[in-house]
Amino acid sequence: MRIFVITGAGISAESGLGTFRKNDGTGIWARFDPMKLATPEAFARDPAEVHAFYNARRRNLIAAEPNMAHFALAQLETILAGRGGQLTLVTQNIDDLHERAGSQRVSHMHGELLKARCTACEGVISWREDLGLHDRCSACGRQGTLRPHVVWFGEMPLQIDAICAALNDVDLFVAIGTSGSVYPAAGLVSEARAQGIRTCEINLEPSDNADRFDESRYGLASKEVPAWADEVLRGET
Ligand code: BJW
Repeated sequence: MRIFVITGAGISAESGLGTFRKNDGTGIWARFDPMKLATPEAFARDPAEVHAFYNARRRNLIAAEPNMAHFALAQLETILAGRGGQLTLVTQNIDDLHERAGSQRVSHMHGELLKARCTACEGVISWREDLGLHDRCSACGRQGTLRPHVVWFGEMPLQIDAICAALNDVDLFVAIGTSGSVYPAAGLVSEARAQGIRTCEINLEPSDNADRFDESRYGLASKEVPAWADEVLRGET
């Protein structure tokens, strides 16, 4: 079996990383204005404020641990590969919890918080410390040119052509822990449907595009994802 999985902030919620949109007003974008922190214009206007926002989130990430949902996907990848199948894992998350749970191949379409990118030479380097205007790019040596390696509103998501191409050859499309409100990620389910691929969503509540899914499982990712992965491996889904 060949499965395409796209994950969002909901899969990391039980690891203590915040989600962006919540009905109760506690999501990241309810507390912080994305137009002041997650656009290239915001970074040009006030880089110190944007760095402070991502520095705090980087520290949280380093202290966090993967949960049962991350581990279940890593195990599913290994077992499917051993049976001649494949799990393609695309995440909108900038955390590294899939990798830390053991997933071998992860496409980070919205970038990675533990990397910095040089706006001068485009070099991408690992970065675990606070990032600021005083820091120097280790690739070109310039100072003050590093930014978080994340995709902000209005920027092109990473690896989008390869992600769309990977959809061509799968039996099942699964979206986990995403509100389905940010494009182009939210449009992938429609691409899958157009190709006749079965679609499933696993989320705490119906997403914005819940009507696009053939099957829905609502509950905590740490419970629902391992249960779903077990069914896949038993050939029940
Ligand atoms: C649980 C749970 C638990 C909770 N268990 N579940 C149409 C086409 C193309 C583009 C656009 C379009 N319309 C508008 C646009 C522009 C824009 C956009 O989408 N805006 C919308 C807000 C309307 N998109 C862009 O600008 C993108 N770029 C772009 O379009 O380039 C041009 C282009 C065009 C066509 C093709 C290709 C390119 C870039 C978007 C970049 C998004 N960046 C962010 C920030 C990244 C860095 C950072 O983290 O700070 O990415 S915004 C934020 O939202 C972050 C996330 O990856 C993204 C998605 O959020 P996600 O993961 O869905 O989280 P939530 O919080 O929304 O939902 C969590 C869900 O989990 C909820 O449903 C909960 O119920 C659930 N949950 N706990 C299970 N325990």
